[in-house]
Amino acid sequence: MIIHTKEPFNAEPSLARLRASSITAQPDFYVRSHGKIPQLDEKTHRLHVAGEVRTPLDLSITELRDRFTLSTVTAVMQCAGNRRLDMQAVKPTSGDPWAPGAIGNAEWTGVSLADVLQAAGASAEPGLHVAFEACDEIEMPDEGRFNYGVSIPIGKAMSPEVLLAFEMNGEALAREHGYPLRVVVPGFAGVRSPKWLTAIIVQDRPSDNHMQQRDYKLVPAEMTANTVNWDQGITIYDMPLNSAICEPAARAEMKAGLATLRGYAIATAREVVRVDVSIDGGRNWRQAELEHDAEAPWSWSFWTATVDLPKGEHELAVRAWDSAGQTQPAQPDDTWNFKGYLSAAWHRVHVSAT
Ligand SMILES: Nc1nc2c(c(=O)[nH]1)N[C@H]1C(S)=C(S)[C@@H](COP(=O)(O)O)O[C@H]1N2
Ligand SMILES: [Mo]
Repeated sequence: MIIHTKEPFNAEPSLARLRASSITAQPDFYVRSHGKIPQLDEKTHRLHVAGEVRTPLDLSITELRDRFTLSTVTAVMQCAGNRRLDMQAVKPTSGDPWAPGAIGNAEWTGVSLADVLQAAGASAEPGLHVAFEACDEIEMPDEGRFNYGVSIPIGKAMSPEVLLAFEMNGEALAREHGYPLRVVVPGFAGVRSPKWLTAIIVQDRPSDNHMQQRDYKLVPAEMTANTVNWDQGITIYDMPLNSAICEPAARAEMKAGLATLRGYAIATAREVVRVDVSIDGGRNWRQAELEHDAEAPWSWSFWTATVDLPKGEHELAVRAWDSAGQTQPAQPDDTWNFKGYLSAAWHRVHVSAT
């Protein structure tokens, strides 16, 4: 793993490793944590469900497993800061310089959040939010200490793909991925999928936690850390269309002639329908071959393209298209923001061929 920070622990895999398998093994799965990774025990861990519910619940992990139907969903988890590195090349931003590896795809097993909300007799009125509380402690200069918390709108919370998960790829969740219980909200930014979950609260407004109110929002380009008005930020829920070249690696020295490019593409609300690659920085394009498992709508698409590389320096580029005919912005300048979120411009990789 490429380690960005040790405390809190933040790391991502190499892109070749990431592209080696459509299901990302736990040891290769990026870790994004804001505080110390808690030491928890599934035998004593409890989950509380409260707020606008008829019957508040207090459940052990065994009770969750026994009372509800198990379900498995293959889904991508992706950080809102994935690919921030490219945005930082435009102008500095806050946050770690994530390459395109702050993403992974796993088979998550758990129980459906909707089933648990239903068992608690939760109201499903539009306008409600489902807030999550976790037990890791975060410390921030202006905020002091607090526990991690976020929320999602009730409509998404009631969708069948949203899980309270205890397994990843058929194994118990590793500590760093949320053992013994985490939320998995397919399609949404990773921040909305709390690890080390302790409570679920149905309420009439979004979470008032720092993570929800003063972070993970897409703010206008003119705002800085000093002038930011968080109320004008767009809360990041659904992730944008994105793609990346995983092979060859940046600055690779290659042999002239036929070369294979490999990468991933991801869309959430819509489908990835086409991926184009270029070997001249985007002046000319050709289509890549797409692999997508039709049974796994929340999974990513892998793509492969064979190109003929002349001798010299080349700027490889990739862009994906979705089913509404939308594509990615050409330059990271187009969406630059001081937090470096949602970096989704054409991914460019410079290589030389001899
Ligand atoms: N409790 C808790 N949950 C959390 C976080 C955290 O710091 N604490 N980080 C979030 C963020 S920003 C991301 S991108 C994902 C990362 O999940 P992973 O580390 O399992 O890849 O977890 C989310 N859930
Ligand atoms: Mo994240």
